[in-house]
Amino acid sequence: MHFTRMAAWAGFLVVASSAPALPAIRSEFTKHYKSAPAGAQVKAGCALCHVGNTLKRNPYGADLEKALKAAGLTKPTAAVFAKIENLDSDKDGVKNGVECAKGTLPGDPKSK
Ligand SMILES: [Ca+2]
Repeated sequence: MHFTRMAAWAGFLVVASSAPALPAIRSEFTKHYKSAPAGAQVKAGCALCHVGNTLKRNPYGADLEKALKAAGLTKPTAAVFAKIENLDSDKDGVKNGVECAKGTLPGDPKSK
């Protein structure tokens, strides 16, 4: 009985420690837009900036990457986010800043 409980706990620790940490860029996004309602952005996970779970950037991710490179940074600052807030990366008629603040996806035209 005691062994079973220890084995279950050890299994939990292995699973928990192998879960990928949220990438730094995503953490900065969440901090910057902390008042956005949790919903589509949380559910999207990596797809907030990427195409599914690939490394390929969606339109918002591509614009964020461009702004980061222009600023010579690897982690976005408030100024970097602000620089792309007036763009409509996914061309759905809603600017990135509005989408980021209201919790929709700035890189997915089906979300606005
Ligand atoms: Ca959108």
